[in-house]
Amino acid sequence: MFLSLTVISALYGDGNETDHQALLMFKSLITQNSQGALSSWNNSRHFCDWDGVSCGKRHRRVVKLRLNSTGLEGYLSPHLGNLSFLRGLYLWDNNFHGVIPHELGHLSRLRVLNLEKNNLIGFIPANISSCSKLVALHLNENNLVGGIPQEISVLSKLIDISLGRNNLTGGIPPFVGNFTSMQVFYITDNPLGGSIPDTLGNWKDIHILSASHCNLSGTIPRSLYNLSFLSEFRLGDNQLTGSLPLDIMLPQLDELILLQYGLGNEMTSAGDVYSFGILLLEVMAGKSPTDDIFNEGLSLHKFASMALPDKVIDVIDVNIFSDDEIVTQTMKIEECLALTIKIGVSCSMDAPSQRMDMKNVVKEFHHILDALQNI
Ligand SMILES: *[C@@H]1O[C@H](CO)[C@@H](O)[C@H](O)[C@H]1NC(C)=O
Ligand SMILES: *[C@@H]1O[C@H](CO)[C@@H](O)[C@H](O)[C@H]1NC(C)=O
Ligand SMILES: *[C@@H]1O[C@H](CO)[C@@H](O)[C@H](O)[C@H]1NC(C)=O
Ligand SMILES: *[C@@H]1O[C@H](CO)[C@@H](O)[C@H](O)[C@H]1NC(C)=O
Ligand SMILES: *[C@@H]1O[C@H](CO)[C@@H](O)[C@H](O)[C@H]1NC(C)=O
Ligand SMILES: *[C@@H]1O[C@H](CO)[C@@H](O)[C@H](O)[C@H]1NC(C)=O
Ligand SMILES: *[C@@H]1O[C@H](CO)[C@@H](O)[C@H](O)[C@H]1NC(C)=O
Ligand SMILES: *[C@@H]1O[C@H](CO)[C@@H](O)[C@H](O)[C@H]1NC(C)=O
Ligand SMILES: CC(=O)N[C@H]1CO[C@H](CO)[C@@H](O)[C@@H]1O
Repeated sequence: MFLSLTVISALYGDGNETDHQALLMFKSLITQNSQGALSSWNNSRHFCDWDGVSCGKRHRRVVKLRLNSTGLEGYLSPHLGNLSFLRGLYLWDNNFHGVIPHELGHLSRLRVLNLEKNNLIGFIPANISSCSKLVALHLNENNLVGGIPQEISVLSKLIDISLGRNNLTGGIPPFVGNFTSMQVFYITDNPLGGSIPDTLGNWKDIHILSASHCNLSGTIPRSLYNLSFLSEFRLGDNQLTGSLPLDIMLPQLDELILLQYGLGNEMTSAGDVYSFGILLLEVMAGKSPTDDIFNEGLSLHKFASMALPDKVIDVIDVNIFSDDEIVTQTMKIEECLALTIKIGVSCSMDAPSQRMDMKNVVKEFHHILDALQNI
């Protein structure tokens, strides 16, 4: 039976024809729907009941389109910009190609834009600066080029910018430091270039700051020393010089040790000690045990233990020692780093009986912290 659009609107009078049309246009540019993600998108149901579509309860307008990991292939329709009540667009882990339509700029209620893990090309459209409610911009793992557009500096609600693994250039624009509630800034694996703006020190709530392999040069700004809520801080594989990550690591260690592990209290079993040791090495080395460089022959534990006692600098995430100002302190600092890594290595020994016990870990840490205070 063929039902015309007018008939459908008459049948489902509470729906909005513009939204319906937009969804049909979106579907019309999908060339591969092998997992059947859109097979429910037909006239036997109201579009609010189509898989992946969520509507508002009262007004029956599309508020979310969520079709992540559904094997869809095709282009993104400019008509998506007509879903004027849309708050979340989740299309990650599909095979969308072509550009990000600038019409998305019409989505004034959009909070989350997640187009991660597709094959999108072209620029990040400057028009998304009109999505004034945008909280999260997730465009990781595409082939986007050009810069982080200056226009988005007006998006003051942004707390999560994830643009890793693209081909973005033009540096880290200083205005991102103005998003003072920023929690996640993930730009790893882009040939961005330039230096790290001082303004990033404004990020009081930052959890993840990851900018490895971004062709960054210059020094790590001192303002970053004050960031104490980092759970992931990665600047490896750049041309950064000078500066001292210990100031950054100390508050991190503080948090990890004192808060997360309730040091000296709950953490008593050899298993706990092991996890702690691995975590410590992760923080110090800026590498995870599942990192590409680790395989059967080389574990994070082995990697770190090989660096003891006098090659610890090779293990630490960031290039630390070229700032004249701190050269005189390096012997002492290097010693502290070595001691810290030694704790991590000792905690993560294969045999539980060889692992350092928690009382001694606490004691060792107090020595190290004392020594550092006196530098
Ligand atoms: C649907 O929404 C659009 C945009 O908000 C509006 O212009 C149009 O009048 C609405 N149509 C109906 C039938 O409600
Ligand atoms: C239309 O969608 C319904 C589910 O909503 C499905 O059962 C049916 O097979 C679909 N019809 C066609 C022709 O795809
Ligand atoms: C929807 O979007 C398209 C493309 O951006 C546009 O041409 C059209 O006028 C818009 N409005 C409606 C009501 O479809
Ligand atoms: C997006 O910006 C271009 C110019 O850069 C403009 O022509 C277009 O109308 C804008 N579109 C929207 C949806 O704001
Ligand atoms: C990145 O862009 C440059 C030119 O801007 C190009 O030569 C290079 O092939 C691109 N790399 C990828 C992985 O797309
Ligand atoms: C940050 O915001 C302030 C105040 O709104 C403004 O004066 C300044 O130019 C902004 N900085 C950048 C780098 O955009
Ligand atoms: C890295 O940046 C330098 C300038 O600082 C530039 O000459 C070089 O081409 C960049 N390398 C890559 C791979 O983008
Ligand atoms: C770090 O914070 C302290 C106190 O909040 C402040 O006095 C100091 O200037 C800050 N340092 C930098 C480099 O921002
Ligand atoms: C992270 C996320 O949004 N995952 C969702 C992907 O889609 C499936 C099915 O719609 C959801 O169940 C997941 O929560």
